[in-house]
Amino acid sequence: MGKVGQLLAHPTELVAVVQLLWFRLPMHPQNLKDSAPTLQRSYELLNLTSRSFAAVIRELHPELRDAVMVFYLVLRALDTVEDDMTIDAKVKVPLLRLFDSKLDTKDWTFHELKEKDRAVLEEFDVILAEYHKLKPEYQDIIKDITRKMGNGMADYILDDNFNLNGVATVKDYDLYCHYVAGLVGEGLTKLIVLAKFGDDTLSEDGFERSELMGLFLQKTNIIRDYREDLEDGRLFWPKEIWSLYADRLTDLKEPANRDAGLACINHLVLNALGHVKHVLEYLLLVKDPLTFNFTAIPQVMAVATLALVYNNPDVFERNVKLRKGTTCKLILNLRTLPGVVKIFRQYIREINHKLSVNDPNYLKIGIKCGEIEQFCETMYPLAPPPADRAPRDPTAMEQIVASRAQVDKAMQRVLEEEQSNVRMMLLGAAMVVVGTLFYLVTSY
Ligand code: IN0
Repeated sequence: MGKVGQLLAHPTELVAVVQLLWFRLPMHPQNLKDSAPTLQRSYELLNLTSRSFAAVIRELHPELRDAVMVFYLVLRALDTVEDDMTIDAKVKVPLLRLFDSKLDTKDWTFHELKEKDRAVLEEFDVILAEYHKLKPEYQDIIKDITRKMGNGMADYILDDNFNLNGVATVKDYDLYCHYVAGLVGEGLTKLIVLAKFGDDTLSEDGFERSELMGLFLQKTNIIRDYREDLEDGRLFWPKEIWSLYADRLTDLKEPANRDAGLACINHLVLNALGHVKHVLEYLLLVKDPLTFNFTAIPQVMAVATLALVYNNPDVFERNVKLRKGTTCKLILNLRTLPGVVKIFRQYIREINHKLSVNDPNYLKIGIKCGEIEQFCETMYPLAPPPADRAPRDPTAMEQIVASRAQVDKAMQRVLEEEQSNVRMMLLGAAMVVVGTLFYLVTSY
């Protein structure tokens, strides 16, 4: 079924697409018309590299918007260098290690890549112009993460064992995800806390929760992208897990090994689900509503993707992706913490329902889903407390949840206003159609 057909088959998703495209009420509309050409071009580059996520960044509070945009583009440039298989390791490794020093220049560019996002390197001077306009504290954070990530990536390129055999243990898997995604979490958290958009405690745990936010996203990508990565000759599923199910990672895609393949996917999903509690704890501490949106959207997409790939043989056949309409519906409904917790609950239940007794991890996955449900229940109880329960002081969690209620209520009102505008528009459109038909029928 084509994309339009899919939308017509899911009317609530169609309404969500209409609402998101034409009825979103931006809190801080961005007007780039009178801005510097380098700022305009930077946002164009952002659009070229990631359309949907670019829209989320553009909606951030102006205090953080440009810093996150520059951070994203610098990381994208680093990632593009790492991904490009056409340049020699002798050029690539020093480039990655010294990439942070390019941020001290005003006009560095690089033209030797063949990757699809090479424009960010060919026009790196544009990004540099905007980087130097950021507050020095924001620049320092971006530079520090670029240095750590570039060195981490270079270590992997030099690691022959990694190149030949991929990721060996679950510890190595976590370390690889640390370099490419955990560090992004650390950088973003530093930016968010500095801008006073998140609770100070977000950066007082040695960046553990920030790290796990990144790991949850990256592990979901790695499970989903099995087919694509295999075709590119890259192995990110950890051997410690897949070797329980096959002698070679490529064997898992054979139809004859379907049960083993599915059990392996489910094992990896179980591993990723281990981070959900920390993700929800993190989101609880993001105070600014737009920053909340920005941090919550990728996480909600990730849990929806995990439910999609769970026990799904299509992972071995083709690229599995969420429908566009589903993405729009999720983005609309996650503007409040209770909305996010509800969506997490819904997908965890979906995984639990798909659970098969034949799965070797049947018990462990069931227990993990139960734990997450229980955690959601402590945040937003579905059932009221029993009438005979003795009065007690609120727990720390209940206090934080209560302190956010005002912000969440305000966001809920914006959401409802948009929905009522969409309904009015659809009603108007329906009346025009009916009126036209009536006119046509009666005039012939
Ligand atoms: C991201 C993350 C991201 C956003 C918000 C908070 C985060 C906290 C910790 C770590 C990462 C966080 O989000 C993007 C989302 C994205 O780019 N989505 C793609 C869709 C897709 O399937 O790839 C899109 O085109 O919309 C993300 O995936 N990464 C990322 C990179 C830079 C920054 Cl500043 C933020 C990449 C990664 C590897 C997961 C960290």
